[in-house]
Amino acid sequence: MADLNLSASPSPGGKNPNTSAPKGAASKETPKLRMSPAGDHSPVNRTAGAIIGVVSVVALALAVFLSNPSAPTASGTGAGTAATASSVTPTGHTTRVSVGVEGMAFTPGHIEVPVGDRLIIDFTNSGDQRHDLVFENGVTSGSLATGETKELDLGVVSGDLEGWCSLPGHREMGMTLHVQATGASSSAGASASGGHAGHAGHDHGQDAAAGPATPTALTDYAATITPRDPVLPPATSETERHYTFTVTEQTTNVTDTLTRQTWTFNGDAPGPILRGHIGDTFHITLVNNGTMSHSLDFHAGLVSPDQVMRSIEPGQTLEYTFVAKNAGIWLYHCSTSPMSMHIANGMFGAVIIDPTDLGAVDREYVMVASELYLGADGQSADASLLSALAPNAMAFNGVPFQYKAHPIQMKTNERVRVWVMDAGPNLATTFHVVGTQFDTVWREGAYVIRGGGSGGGWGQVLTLGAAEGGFVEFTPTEAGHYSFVNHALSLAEKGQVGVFEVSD
Ligand SMILES: [Cu+2]
Repeated sequence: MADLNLSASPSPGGKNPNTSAPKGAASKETPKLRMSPAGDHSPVNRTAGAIIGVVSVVALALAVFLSNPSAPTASGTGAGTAATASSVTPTGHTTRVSVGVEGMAFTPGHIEVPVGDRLIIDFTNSGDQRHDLVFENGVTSGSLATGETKELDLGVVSGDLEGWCSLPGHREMGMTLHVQATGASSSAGASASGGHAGHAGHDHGQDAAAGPATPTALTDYAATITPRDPVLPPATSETERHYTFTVTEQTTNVTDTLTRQTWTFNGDAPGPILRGHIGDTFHITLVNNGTMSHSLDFHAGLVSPDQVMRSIEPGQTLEYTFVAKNAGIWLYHCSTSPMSMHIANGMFGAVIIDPTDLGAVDREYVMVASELYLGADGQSADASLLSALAPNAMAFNGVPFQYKAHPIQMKTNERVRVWVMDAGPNLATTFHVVGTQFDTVWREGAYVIRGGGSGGGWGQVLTLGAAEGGFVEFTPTEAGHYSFVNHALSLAEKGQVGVFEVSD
């Protein structure tokens, strides 16, 4: 353990006065991240024999640019004509196609248009949440609510065109629309469209080794903020519980120089930690103050998902009531597709329903484990890192390394209970406290070990897959710095590590 550098280092800047900076505020100066240069979107990836085509693409693109310098910036409905018109002979004919949405796909997902035709798409968002349709030439529908329709004039088609939904994660879920220009010569076919897929998700997450979200940068930043209070208060006595969950979307610092988009319940990730007893009724009002569709899924409730878990529009509210019938530490999360993206951006939390036979402890904490997939500055989670299950930062209670920068204080011989929820969205948490053993481990509804196991057995980790939860109990008998980690150690080294500072 010693050489893992996870042990407590007394944090010098611990209570940094800089805490007045609002957490959501964008950093004042934001050094540019190393992003792929625009030239990275090269048109070369199509076919082996494309060299000549590439040369003519460049020549044609240059010619188009020289003849109409404003062309490459064309955007908005009806403005797509310029970039493409000069390279083919217009037929004078218009092709008109209706496009809808089914699940996370455009229908149809493939359109064939005779080259030289003008293309008009009547796009209707027939899906169950907000979407848009954008094309690489800049024509866009803008964000459409369910049921809304927009006409997109793509102008005279001279080559293939890629369209997609630009909401985070939607393209990666399959929301692409391919326009194939039929009857085009190979060079013309490649020219107007640029022949590339215009990957919005191309700005791959930053290089964790050299980028700004290094463990040092994350820890330094954590030292400047007030850590999220890990103390779990006892459940109050009321049996009818009322809460409002307000969804907002904002920019949040990850380091001094790197921000990310977060989507949150009540402004923080994790959202509120609720606690009650078996039999309590939870009345939740969900308010969507974001810009896209969002929703809620409470694992603590036994309710038909159809109505209460539906996505609601910006400005709408939803009533979600459930009775807590069973004990557990239950995940809640936004369940709007892609769920991995909504959870990775911060839309998760926990509801704790006490088992009826909880023992007495001196201190009680809660740790919600989660993953960060950091992309370019100011962006939501990087979709390709997310899809690859490759987070570049990890957190307990939302902020990497915060309890390493601000150790949690306790006394020797105090009995401690730590509730742990693995919010994921993807990876396992094996919760371990260096220097202790657990005499009690409760996982997913049952005691795995209680008061020491049979034959003198105790435990070393609480193992949780995504969306699992439980608690451990232990009693440190000697003063010192007890690191707690996800013992999947590469994840601890990305931020899932903290310190219990035990004194006599
Ligand atoms: Cu959401």
